[in-house]
Amino acid sequence: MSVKWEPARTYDEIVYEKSEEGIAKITINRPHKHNAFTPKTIDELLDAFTDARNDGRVGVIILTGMGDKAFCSGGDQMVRGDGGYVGGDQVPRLNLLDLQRLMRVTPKPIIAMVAGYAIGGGHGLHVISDLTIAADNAIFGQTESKVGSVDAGYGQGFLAEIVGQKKAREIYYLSEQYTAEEADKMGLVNKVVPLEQLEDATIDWAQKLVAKSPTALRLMKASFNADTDGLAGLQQLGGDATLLYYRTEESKEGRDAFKEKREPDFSQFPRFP
Ligand code: S0N
Repeated sequence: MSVKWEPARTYDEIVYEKSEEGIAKITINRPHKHNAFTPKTIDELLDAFTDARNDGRVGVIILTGMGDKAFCSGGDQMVRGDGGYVGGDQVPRLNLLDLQRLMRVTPKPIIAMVAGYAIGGGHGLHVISDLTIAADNAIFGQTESKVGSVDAGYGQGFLAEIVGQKKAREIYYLSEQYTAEEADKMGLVNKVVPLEQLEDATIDWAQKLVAKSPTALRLMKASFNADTDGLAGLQQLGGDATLLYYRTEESKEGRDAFKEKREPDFSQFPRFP
């Protein structure tokens, strides 16, 4: 099973492609560093994810890493300064946090397609994705207690939602590595496939997802996120209700009455129990 990928936008540190079927594929392209990310990588990911979110033809987004050695090995430690990761402007920042939030509010399923290492902030990226399909060579883990950093918020909190508090603490405190089989056992991935079948298996699920009701998927994602995301989660769910309400005759009556300089007549609309 294969799809024809067309370049969507050109970047330096990621590759962004789309297929006719409505699948977007975003690939971190720094294989010489096991796809570790810099502030620029994250800026480019923010741009591509924003485009995929806004493009009405895109129904599902695949996030992956170039090559079969690594999905992503986290923040590039060579550009880690005092106070964050340092890019061309010499300003230290943790813009990964912006990307994590964007991935949560993007109302389309995101599939992490993981071959090789998913480590540190790279592990967090697969954790935050809606679904993870892993190759049998995948290796998962955090390193923060070794390299002296903390991926608070989604990185830790959502991991605990998935594998439970005890296991999440083990993963973060000990900084050990876990095989694809171990990850599967703890519910950290959706399925494990032989490396050579990884892209086909991911495309298979992506094609199934683009055939599903986009509004149902949107509401499901918002519902799954609502309790862990607090007020921001409720805002997303409330925003989705507003989106649907805007499409009703009842809502349009309010808008039209204003434009026609008359009082709105809401008496024609039912008050459901
Ligand atoms: C992945 C590991 C285990 C693979 O080991 P292996 O197979 O022995 O390969 P290596 O020879 O080590 O790697 C190949 C080449 O790639 C370079 N490289 C790999 N990872 C990185 C990296 N993260 N940064 C820079 N370079 C990397 C190697 O140096 C090597 O290059 P050469 O051949 O030139 O020597 C192993 O590579 C490993 O352990 N990597 C480091 C993993 C790690 O510690 N990652 C960082 C963890 N922290 C984060 O990701 C921070 C997250 C974050 O940004 C954040 C978010 C929210 C709030 C706070 C933070 C924050 O922490 O700041």
